[in-house]
Amino acid sequence: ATDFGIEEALKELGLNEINNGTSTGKDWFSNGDVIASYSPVDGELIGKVKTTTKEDYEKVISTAQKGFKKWRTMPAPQRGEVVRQFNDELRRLKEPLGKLVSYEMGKSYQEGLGEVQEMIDICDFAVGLSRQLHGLTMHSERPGHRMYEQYHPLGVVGIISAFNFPVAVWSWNTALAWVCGDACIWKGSEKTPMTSVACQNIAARVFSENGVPEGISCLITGDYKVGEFMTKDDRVPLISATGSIRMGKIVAQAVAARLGKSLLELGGNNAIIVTPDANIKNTVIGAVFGAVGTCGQRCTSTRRLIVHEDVYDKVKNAIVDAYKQIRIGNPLDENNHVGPLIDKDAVKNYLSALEKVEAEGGKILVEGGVLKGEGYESGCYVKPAIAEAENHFDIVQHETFGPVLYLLKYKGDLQNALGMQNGVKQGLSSAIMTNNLREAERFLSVEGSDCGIANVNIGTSGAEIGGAFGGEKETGGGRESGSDAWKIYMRRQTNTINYTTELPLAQGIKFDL
Ligand code: UN1
Repeated sequence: ATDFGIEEALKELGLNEINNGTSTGKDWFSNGDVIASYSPVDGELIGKVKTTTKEDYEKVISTAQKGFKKWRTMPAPQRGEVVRQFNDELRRLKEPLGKLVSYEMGKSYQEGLGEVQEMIDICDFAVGLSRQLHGLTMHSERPGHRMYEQYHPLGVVGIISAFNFPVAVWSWNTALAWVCGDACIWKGSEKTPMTSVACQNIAARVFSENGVPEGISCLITGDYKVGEFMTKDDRVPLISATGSIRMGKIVAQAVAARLGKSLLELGGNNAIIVTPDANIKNTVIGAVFGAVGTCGQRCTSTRRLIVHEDVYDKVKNAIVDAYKQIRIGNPLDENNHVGPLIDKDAVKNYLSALEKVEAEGGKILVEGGVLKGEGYESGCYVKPAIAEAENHFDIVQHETFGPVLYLLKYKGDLQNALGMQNGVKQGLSSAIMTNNLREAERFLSVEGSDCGIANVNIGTSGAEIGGAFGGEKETGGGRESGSDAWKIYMRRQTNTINYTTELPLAQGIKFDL
């Protein structure tokens, strides 16, 4: 690992052998168990992090609540200025942070850098947004009345994020929530605790230099039980959770039980439809990156390729050929395309998906399997696989978080492909490859894709931060990141002001005393 400058990166990011995983900003403390973070890249120990106890959490939430009271009164553009400075630090530390993401999570170094770039982009977006937290004005039906709406800071926002985007998803939420005037408590994944501590170090330093009250960026660490401190806590008006559908259902119910707000960004089962009018070369690039990038561990990863029978063999051969070019190995080595899965449990799930698809009658086109030998000692490196399958197979209906691509054939009209594309419970990302305007527009129409993201002539993954990110059905319905996703981090208020000497009632009601 030292070959790739990991030691130096850890130092630059202020990480120690044992780190506190509970912080209210300036103050670091944790009294829970110690968890160790092992790299899926080489199986080596990266560091240890102390977890958050219930008592620790009480300190965090009360500091966050107190901090919020001050932070919310600071003008939004001034909050934006703090986020701008935080972003300067991200730009300065892009390489070490990208490296740590790659080493702790296992995605390629290029993708690690890309993830930090998403943080930088959303911060830029948030700085501009800090002057654009606009409400509307309306014309009152009553004479001498003015009506408008405004957005006020919401309170303490709880953020639960997953291992696969260990830093970007936090920033999509925090960068917006901070300019919106909220305090944030983050529980990152217990599989990637070092990246969480690294991010909190950066925020804590910049915030403290700017005299931001303590508690505006807080970190808590541990498994789902630590997450439950927040989901069940009515002092946390919004929970933003990114992860599995299973987790999302538990979080949603806990938050709903207290009538809190939740923003859920859960699993996908993303498909690319390939029509007879598709550019095959671009289809292959989009599909391969979508299926094997991040070792198939993006919520936007391409899981299904729905190909028209007229071009089926051509696409099948081209993609099988392309898979032969994929280099699997240490993700910090930029010659490799694909790194390891996050851990051995993920390897098990991947292997069981391959068994299941065969048991259901699927045909393996590109053999999977676990890689052994030099460089693969962590036991987490697997071969990206392709299977011919049918959409109704139980395994095809489920999201397997790994590099397994299902090839599905459709016949006749595009409607048949759309039926398959929409015929799953998830609704995150979707794409069509076609040069036919009618097909593209039908795919985007009300009768087309039912997903939160629908792309034409690009793949399913790699969304830009400027758009609202999220999906429908079991994906959870939430939208993070760009467009007007910021609104969920604020409370909305409609204001009506009467500047006359009378008191006319709305709807023309007469009430004479
Ligand atoms: C995720 O996998 O949780 O669209 C986020 C993409 C990335 C984000 C993925 N920008 O693939």
